[in-house]
Amino acid sequence: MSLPPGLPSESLHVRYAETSSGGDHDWLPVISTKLYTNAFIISPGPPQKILLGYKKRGFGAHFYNGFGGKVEAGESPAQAAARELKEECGVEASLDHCGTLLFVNKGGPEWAFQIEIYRADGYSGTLIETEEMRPEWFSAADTRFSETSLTPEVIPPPIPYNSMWPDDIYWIPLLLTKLPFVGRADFDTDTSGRYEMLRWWFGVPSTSL
Ligand code: 8OG
Repeated sequence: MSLPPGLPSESLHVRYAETSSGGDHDWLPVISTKLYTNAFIISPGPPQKILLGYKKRGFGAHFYNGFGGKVEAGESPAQAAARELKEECGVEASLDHCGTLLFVNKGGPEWAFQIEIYRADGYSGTLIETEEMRPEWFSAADTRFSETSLTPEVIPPPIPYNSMWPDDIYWIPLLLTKLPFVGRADFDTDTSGRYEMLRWWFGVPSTSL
């Protein structure tokens, strides 16, 4: 199974999900990449919960996302992930690398986003709302059968995939189950400025199955 172009291929990957149409679009050209990070805190529960931030401004504003941003010169992605987590929601965590994603925007910048994804099973410090992000917990477990006596403080709302980047629904479940993953999604914007995925591919290493 071949990976889409542009992704680092350290181990053999198995396809997990890809464009349902079979891909009418060629992969967009990737001239160069810029490194970004994205970090997620998972509370093991039960019920398992995931911390997301409502992005108040800038690129991806009004989406819920993990905490992250650009890797600065002289920083490793792990250092950048820890710095961005602290800057955007005030906490520290022992972050494990769990995925690499490549995003390419049609008609966008000439470079592609290479995003290193991290997760942690807990954090230290006090969560704060910042100028950029408002942190909120979501249920990662299927709560449809949960007891009605449990309050929203115990079982928060489900992961708001409709208010997230459209690719997240494919790899957040892998993040939650600790399956390492790689993936790529090429985007275009529709007439109302909404991001739509033209082509995508997500996979896990064959050794992890
Ligand atoms: O510094 P700034 O907040 O603008 O960085 C952009 C953040 O958005 C960074 O954490 C990477 C992240 N990001 C994308 N595309 C996607 C995507 O498709 N899904 C998710 N979850 N995050 C993305 O740039």
